[in-house]
Amino acid sequence: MADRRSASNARRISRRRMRRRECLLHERADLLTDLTLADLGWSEAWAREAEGEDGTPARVSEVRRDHLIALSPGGSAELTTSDGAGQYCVGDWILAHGPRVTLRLSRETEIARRAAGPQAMRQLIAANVDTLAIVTSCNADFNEARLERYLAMAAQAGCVPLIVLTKADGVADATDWVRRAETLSPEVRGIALDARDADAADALAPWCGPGRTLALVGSSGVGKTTLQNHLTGTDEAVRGIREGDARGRHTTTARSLRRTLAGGWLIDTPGMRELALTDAGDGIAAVFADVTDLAAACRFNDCAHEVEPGCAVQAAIAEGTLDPERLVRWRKLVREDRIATEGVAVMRARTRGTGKAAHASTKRGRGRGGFGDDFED
Ligand SMILES: Nc1nc2c(ncn2[C@@H]2O[C@H](COP(=O)(O)OP(=O)(O)OP(=O)(O)O)[C@@H](O)[C@H]2O)c(=O)[nH]1
Ligand SMILES: [Mg+2]
Repeated sequence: MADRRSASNARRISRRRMRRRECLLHERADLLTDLTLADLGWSEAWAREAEGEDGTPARVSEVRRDHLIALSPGGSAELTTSDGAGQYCVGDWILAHGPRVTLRLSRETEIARRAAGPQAMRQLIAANVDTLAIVTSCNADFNEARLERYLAMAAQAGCVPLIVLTKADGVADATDWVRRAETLSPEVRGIALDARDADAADALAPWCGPGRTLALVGSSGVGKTTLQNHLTGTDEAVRGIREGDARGRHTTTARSLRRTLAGGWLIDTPGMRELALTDAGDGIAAVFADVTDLAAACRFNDCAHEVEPGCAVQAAIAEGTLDPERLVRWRKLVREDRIATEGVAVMRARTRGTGKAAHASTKRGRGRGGFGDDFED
């Protein structure tokens, strides 16, 4: 009975998707024509920064090995850089003179992590993203420790965080998953949905309307591209996950900035196998504000929150108001971030010493420049 109901549900979604796709493909033809700078997300701050500089503004939509693709009111163009394409990321605002980038403008937000691999390097993921949707599923992918990492990355970047819980169709009641997600940070909002259902995916439209940029991050197979397809009217490949452990197959292999049907921008990203942080001390403190607020109330400044008298953290655990597991996760993340940050700083100094570092020029100098190869994992 349940099987028959779910088959008919899948058929209904599939029919609705087909109808919607036909309409969308028709509408899409107009999406990238007659764009204004405001449509692309341009702001007063960037206009001031660009004043008197050589070149016209464009927004980076793809980063290739040796060039960039950028969008402007004139359309899409291939651009070359003098400091290496790896110094740029999807979402960046740049000025270009002909086919040449003359300046990268400061980043309002900058999403970065420690690059995968043995070398301590910082990898840029995207820039000028307003909202970071951390996508996970109501299944074995849901993992508090991993979500806290993503939330710290969002807080460090300066993005509004969302946790999108896909595959809500596979559980009897998704409200418990939303509650679990929302306890992980005071600022986060959880949204449970069936990403295959176009109407459900529309729940994300408010975050990618005119002038707004939304990025999707998360493990492989959680449904990021399924959401992107609905939100942008595209038809990128999606593939089923492995039965045993709910893991995906790393279908998406590059990041790109796409126009949404709601009139804003969406950045889909390849699934991450692991997320290691670097330079994320402030982000971690923001996500673990409950722990750091308690730590500030300890009797001793250098309290290790173990057996010291007057330890407010241990007192909260004894009272049952702080989950001891959360303290363990906070300690682990702080330590890992400190080691990674030191490693990246050493590596940066070393490459600078040998003259290998190539940093993009910034007028205001707020962005830290890319560091680390733009490989996907
Ligand atoms: N039942 C169900 N299946 C879903 C949902 N969202 C996605 N899927 C399926 O999960 C599989 C993986 O979806 P994708 O959109 O390719 O996942 P992804 O996050 O883009 O994966 P990568 O590109 O590998 O990072 C596909 O078979 C989707 O149809 C959902 O909400 N419910
Ligand atoms: Mg994908």
